[in-house]
Amino acid sequence: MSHKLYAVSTSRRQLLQFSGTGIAMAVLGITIPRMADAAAAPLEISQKIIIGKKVGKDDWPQYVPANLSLPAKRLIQVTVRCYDDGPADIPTGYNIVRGTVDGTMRVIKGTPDSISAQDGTVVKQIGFKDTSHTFTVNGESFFMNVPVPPLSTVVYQFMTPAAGSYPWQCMAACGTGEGGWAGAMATDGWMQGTITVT
Ligand SMILES: [Cu+2]
Repeated sequence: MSHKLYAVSTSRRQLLQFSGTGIAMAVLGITIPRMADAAAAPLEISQKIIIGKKVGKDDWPQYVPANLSLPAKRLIQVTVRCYDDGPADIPTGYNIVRGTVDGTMRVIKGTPDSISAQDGTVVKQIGFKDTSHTFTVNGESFFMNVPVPPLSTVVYQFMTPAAGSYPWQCMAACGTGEGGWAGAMATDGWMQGTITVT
């Protein structure tokens, strides 16, 4: 209880400091757009992972949407509902959450339509054998890895990088062919795609 009260008073103090700064800036006629962006609520988007049977291709899992268009330097909250019921092999380390806010994500069992902020468990990794798909950006300046367990929902936040085109790839061998890296894994708009940041 006392912790909660402390948290409230701290955020109120920050709010006062912030509005004080805002007044000073208004008097000086200066605007700081980046500060305003950082203070804004996260931009919420959602994805689902469906199995291709539903769209006419047996055993082809797909992120929908697979291609994202997002504003630069903005806090994004992503909700991913995974309707795939099976795990797939991943390279070492790809069950660990990386590049999100606090390096965490929230995992909720199943794929409920509505999710409240208290639902699920906050984790930094999931079981190595319990990864159905990953959403992985392997860029030099922007690295993110979000592992997704079967039949579950994950919620995470991340800050978009500077404007640019960032390819992502699922690192779980969920495709067809030898090793599971063909089919959906090698097809744009299925288990790989692009985040376009503008
Ligand atoms: Cu996958």
